[in-house]
Amino acid sequence: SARFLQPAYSPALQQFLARKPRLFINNEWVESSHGALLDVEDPSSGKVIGQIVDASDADVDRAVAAARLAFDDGRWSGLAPMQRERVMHRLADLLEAHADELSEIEAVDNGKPKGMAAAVDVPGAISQLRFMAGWASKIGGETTAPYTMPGGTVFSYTLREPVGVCAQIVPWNFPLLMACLKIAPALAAGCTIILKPAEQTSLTALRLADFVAEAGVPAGVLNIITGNGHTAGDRLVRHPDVDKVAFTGSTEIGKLINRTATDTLKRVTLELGGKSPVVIMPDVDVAAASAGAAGAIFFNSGQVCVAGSRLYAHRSIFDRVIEGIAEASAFWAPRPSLDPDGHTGPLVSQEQFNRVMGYIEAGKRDGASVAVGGDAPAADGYYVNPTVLVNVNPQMSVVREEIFGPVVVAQRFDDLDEVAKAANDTCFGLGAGVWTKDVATLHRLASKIKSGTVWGNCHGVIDTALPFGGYKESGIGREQGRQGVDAYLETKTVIVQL
Ligand code: TXE
Repeated sequence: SARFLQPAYSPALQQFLARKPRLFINNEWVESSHGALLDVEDPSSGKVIGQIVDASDADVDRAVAAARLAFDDGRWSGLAPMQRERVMHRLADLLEAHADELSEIEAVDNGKPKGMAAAVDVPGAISQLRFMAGWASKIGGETTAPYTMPGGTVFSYTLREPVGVCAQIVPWNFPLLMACLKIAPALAAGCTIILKPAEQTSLTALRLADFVAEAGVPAGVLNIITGNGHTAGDRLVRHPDVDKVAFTGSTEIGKLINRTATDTLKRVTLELGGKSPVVIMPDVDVAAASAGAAGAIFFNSGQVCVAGSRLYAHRSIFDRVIEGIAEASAFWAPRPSLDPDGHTGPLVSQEQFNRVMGYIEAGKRDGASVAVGGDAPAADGYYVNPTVLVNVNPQMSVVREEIFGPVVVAQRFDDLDEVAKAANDTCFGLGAGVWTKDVATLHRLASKIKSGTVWGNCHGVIDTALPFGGYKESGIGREQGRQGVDAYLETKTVIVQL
């Protein structure tokens, strides 16, 4: 129907899409060693709009060799820290200057509304670079006061050194933002990088590559290669010349990467899946809390690692909360990504569409009832309507597993201890939202819930200055903030007898 027709692309985007598929290695656009390509699809229409390289083993090896050499000769880590800082700010400036174009690319590649990409993804990516740029000049070690031993005076200190060559593998839900969240701390620390974006959404990373040399990043420091996870991604994780792997994606692949990286004892940070609870206490402004709970799950079509996908509303207000979410769901109805009136778009791919619709069907089979949505509009793209499932129980797959779509399961509770236990009844621990006017209740729940982040009266808000990551099977390590740069540093202790 006309409602789901994707508006025309800008001439600049058409030109970008017509480029020959290549890889970015050593600050140059290079041909792949073989002819294998992957199609790029616009999820708003389901149409193929371009191609990217599916990197071969030889391509991966070439990128790793470039990063290895660039690390070993110190062309980046040996720069004055404030020089690295300047280069990172210049890269951020270039992203800022091309923000509109990057937002359009993200919209047609991922399916998210261009307005959301412009408001969230692109500024978020820039913030990551700007925040981490400042850390380049603030990395320092510890010293102890000299002391005298029988053999003489001992003076000791620590050096914080870059961990080395980093393979960074990112997913398709916030492509440019995830790419910058990964490269920023590594650049600040003085590491060199091979970035592999997701095969579904590699375009903004390729556009980013255009700015790398112009910003003043030396050749070989930031290499960007495209391709499949089980081939190119896997080879990066196995490669003996890679010192660290940073991954964001599914818990399943995260576990696989952790196992594979063990063979060479690479440093590993993992940011994985979630099934984040949203708890609504009886004292809230129900309209505001319901709108918040709707945003927590429907933003980005639920393709958010911290999506509030398990809703726990107090028994006394449960029905009113469901009504409030039903009302809010009109705002979150999906539209094509270049439709200026849309607040969400389609899911990223046919595969994700099938997965999400499969979960909704499984929920119904298990006895859940659909309170809102539960279906997909008739359209060529991968649109799924905002969905609320009720009459669920803790054993159902829709309650236990990450759906990664606009689907929330809603349950009632009576008291705080009960809801804390229910919130923690999961193998995940990424985020949690608590809605209440009672400060004591808020802090009590914040301490009881086992997750990397707890939000009070909001959801999904990210502070670049503070750590982000998961408890339990939601990951290993932290990104952002001081801990984010620490994850790209080794500590060396130097003990000198004077
Ligand atoms: O993720 P994958 P998929 C979850 C979400 C979603 C499910 C499947 O539940 O429904 O995962 O999505 C690369 N070695 N999340 O299959 O496979 C791959 O190329 C090395 C949550 O798309 O984990 C891509 O770049 N790399 C999540 C990246 O891993 C490999 C965001 C993510 O893909 C690899 C995305 C391998 N063997 C999905 N296999 C979040 N936490 O936000 C794949 N890759």
